Amino acid sequence: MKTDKKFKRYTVTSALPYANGPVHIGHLAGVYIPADIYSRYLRSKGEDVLFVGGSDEHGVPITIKAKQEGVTPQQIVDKYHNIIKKSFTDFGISFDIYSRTSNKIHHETAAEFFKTLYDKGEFIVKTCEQLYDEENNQFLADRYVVGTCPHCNNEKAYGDQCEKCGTSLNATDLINPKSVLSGKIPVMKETKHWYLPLDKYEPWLKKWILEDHKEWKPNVYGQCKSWLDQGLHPRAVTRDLDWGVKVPLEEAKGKVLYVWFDAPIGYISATKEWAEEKNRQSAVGNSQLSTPNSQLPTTNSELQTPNFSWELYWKDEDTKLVHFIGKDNIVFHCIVFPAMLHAEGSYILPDNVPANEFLNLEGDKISTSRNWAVWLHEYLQEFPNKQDVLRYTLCASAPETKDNDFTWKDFQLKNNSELVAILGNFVNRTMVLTHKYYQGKVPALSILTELDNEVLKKIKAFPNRIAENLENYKFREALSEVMNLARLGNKYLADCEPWKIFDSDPEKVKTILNISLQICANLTIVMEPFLPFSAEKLLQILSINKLNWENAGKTDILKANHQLGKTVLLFDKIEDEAIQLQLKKLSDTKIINEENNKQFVSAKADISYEDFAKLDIRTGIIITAEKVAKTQKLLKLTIDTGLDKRTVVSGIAEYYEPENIIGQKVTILINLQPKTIKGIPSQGMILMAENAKGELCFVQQEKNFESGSLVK
Ligand code: B3M
Ligand code: ZN
Repeated sequence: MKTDKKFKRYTVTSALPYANGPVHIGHLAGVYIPADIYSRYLRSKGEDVLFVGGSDEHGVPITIKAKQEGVTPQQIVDKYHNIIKKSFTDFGISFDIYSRTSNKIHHETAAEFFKTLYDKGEFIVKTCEQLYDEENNQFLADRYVVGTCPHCNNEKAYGDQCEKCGTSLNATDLINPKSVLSGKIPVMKETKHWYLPLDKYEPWLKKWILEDHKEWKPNVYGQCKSWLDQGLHPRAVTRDLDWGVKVPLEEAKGKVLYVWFDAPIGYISATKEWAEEKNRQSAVGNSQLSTPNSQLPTTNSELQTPNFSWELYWKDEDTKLVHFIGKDNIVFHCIVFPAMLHAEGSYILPDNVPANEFLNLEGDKISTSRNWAVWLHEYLQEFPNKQDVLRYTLCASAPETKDNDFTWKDFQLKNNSELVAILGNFVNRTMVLTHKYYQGKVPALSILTELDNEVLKKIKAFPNRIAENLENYKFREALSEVMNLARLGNKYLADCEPWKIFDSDPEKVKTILNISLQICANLTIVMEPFLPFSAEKLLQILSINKLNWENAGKTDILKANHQLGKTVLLFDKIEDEAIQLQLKKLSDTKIINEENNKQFVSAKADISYEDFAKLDIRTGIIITAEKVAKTQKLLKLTIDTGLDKRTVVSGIAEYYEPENIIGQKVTILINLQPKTIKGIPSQGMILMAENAKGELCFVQQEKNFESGSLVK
């Protein structure tokens, strides 16, 4: 039930991204920007907030990537953990700790958690048949196996979850399972696993979610309800894999914890790591400080040195735990992990799990494997110092209740017609006029008209409206209220037109600019959770220190005669060319994907060796080349095949100038039936390689064999 309980502290977690690739705008929009906004807001309110993140470094996505790249899983996670961590830092995602689940402290914490449940007798141990790939001598769990989802017929469902309908699955649930490693149909082989009895916790989960948390977002509550209505089943929490947290049982050699069992425990181990580091720092600090830093929380008064306690953030009822995730993680954060915490018995439970839906890109699902994404590290290369433009666009169009679409046109529009034209323009006009009329000193408030009093009253009302939305995880709404404050200022200036009355009514202008400056000062507070980089810039423009939320709504923040800083533009226009470039990038990606789908996914049917042996393929050299009149693509070539000199017409004119390919070594099929092309008899075919973009290149020998050498 939604309570107005006043919590002493907040533990805010954000989903641990798999360290098997960079992060993209879908991650930011779905999880990390909402989590960061919420954490920044709470800090601004003076709350004790622990914002926890980290890389999810186990699981089959990692080992598959390692196999693909011919490296170890550790090398994969080392590479991508750093890329991901840097992207989050660059975008101002203000984690108190960004850890990783390959850390020792996590292995210890997860193994200990498992052992506690084991010792309590919570697990069901079952020996059963599992899917097994005989070619790779490997059991197939999770993403090692793909097949048809029994619930929605999605043919690319994984062994642990169907990403289309979100249902969590056991590999043996799949219809027509195929090994991702060999492509072969798996056999069944006996193995033993430890199961979390979700069915046993079903009555408790039904009460805890369906009765006590009716206030959860409808998309979250609805998914939980449908799973609970379908009935829960025991779920294997161990795997026959070698990469992951080792199962701490003698009889479980060669087995690891299921990634979705260990990953959420990563929030806890990261908190432990954070507390250890803070205590280490404060111990060092105290050895230099005479008195402990008053900010340091103490767990008990008689302690001489302050102590950061991880348990406070995970075991104290006065802590509010909030998980920020995407919708495909709802079952694990609302059903599985709470069941684990409940079974262990000493932990608090999430107060809310405000999961977002998915963000699409230009009308298509974002996909790492199809490179259909806007990668954060690439965005920053192409739009340097424009983190807030993306934060703004992704928050303003966040998929809070339904999937939404990111388009580059909308990105440009939001920047140019909202950030530049409203927020930036208002601040700039206020600053320019104050510098022009008062040498950049804040003018004293003078006579007040009815309009002035109305505006002053409105300023006072904004913080609560914004706060109300933030505390109900309505970040889009909250952001639009921030922009409404800027709109209020913009309209106030436009209605009053101080530039027209400075000579005739200077006292009035003092009031108008004083009030406009107070709005600017308010904006530094209320925009900070959303646009931290621009808020910082605005503080410098106003030449004031960062203010916390309790100052929001005040209309006397800037005192008369306060010297403002230099005015700079908060935002600048994004031109069409920059957007065209991005759209071209995506259209190239689309071509590559289409070609890949055409050429590389559907390989041609098998042929017999006898069929292949009929081909007579030789090395050769181009000795003459000329364009074929009235054609774009054709060249007429004379090829020395070692057996003879013959004419071949070849469709390579778009890629090669005739004069540049005289002497080019080629591979030629010489026993192709002759054909007359544009009136030219052509005897044979030059073999060319074509990439996904449709570009051509010669296939040539790596040594200088004479023409006529057999290719076989
Ligand atoms: N790594 C799934 C994902 O990246 C998983 C989240 C773990 S949160 C504990 O969507
Ligand atoms: Zn499905």
